[in-house]
Amino acid sequence: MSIYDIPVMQGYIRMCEDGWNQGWHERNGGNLTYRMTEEEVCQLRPYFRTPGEWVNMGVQADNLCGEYFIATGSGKYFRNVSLAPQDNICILEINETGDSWRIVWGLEKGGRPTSEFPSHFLNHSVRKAATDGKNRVIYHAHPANVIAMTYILPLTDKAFTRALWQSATECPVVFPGGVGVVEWMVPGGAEIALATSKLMAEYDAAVWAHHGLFVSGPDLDTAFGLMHTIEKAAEIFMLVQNSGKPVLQTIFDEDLRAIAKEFGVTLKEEFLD
Ligand code: 2HA
Ligand code: ZN
Repeated sequence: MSIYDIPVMQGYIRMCEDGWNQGWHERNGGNLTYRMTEEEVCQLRPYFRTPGEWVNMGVQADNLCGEYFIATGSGKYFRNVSLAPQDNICILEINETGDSWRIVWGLEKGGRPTSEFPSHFLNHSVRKAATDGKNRVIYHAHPANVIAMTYILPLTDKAFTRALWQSATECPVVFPGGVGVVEWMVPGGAEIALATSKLMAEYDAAVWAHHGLFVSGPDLDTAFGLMHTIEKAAEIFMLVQNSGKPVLQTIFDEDLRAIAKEFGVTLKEEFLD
């Protein structure tokens, strides 16, 4: 028995590999954090080492005190995770005041959790509250077509949501609440963390202008699926843009309303004309 026989570790590692295979994680791009269940903590605890020092995060969340996270390492490559998980990802314990982490497993050759951990942490807090504790995953990637869209569309929630909903019929079903958009900001800092977490109170995905996409979900499959669906829609949007042909037809607002009715989802009404 090894830590890699535990399903949550297998799922986490597989998702890193899948993200790399999609081309969303050049070099050290992107990061993934997962908030473990109590049962998973019990399964993984036998593999924990003597913890490292507590490290203050500069952000705090009451609803994440004492939680455990699996996180990618700062400067580590998604491409390498499946080859040597112990050197590229880690398990973090959060302290009882909800403002510091310490490493209890992984990053065996040294390192820290992702530079975006403060962003992830605040977003976990907001999504946990918004979903009655169901949300467990925050995932950030650099999918090319979503990034390309941020150069040619107004950076508004409405413009992006409509463009994505109209680019593939399943989109309004997969993200009926739409997507938020964060204007360009320096990555890794408190400002982008706060701006994103404000949007994530309302949305389960946020576009970072000229940078990438942030998504959340109750489990790894759902979060990966949301990233994949949004990027696929963005790819279709860009293919149409690049075709040089005029748009003759699209999915109109009455079609979006019909999809919502059939699938029993509520679309954000202010995004419809
Ligand atoms: O981890 O993607 O936003 C590298 C990044 C920072
Ligand atoms: Zn990034």
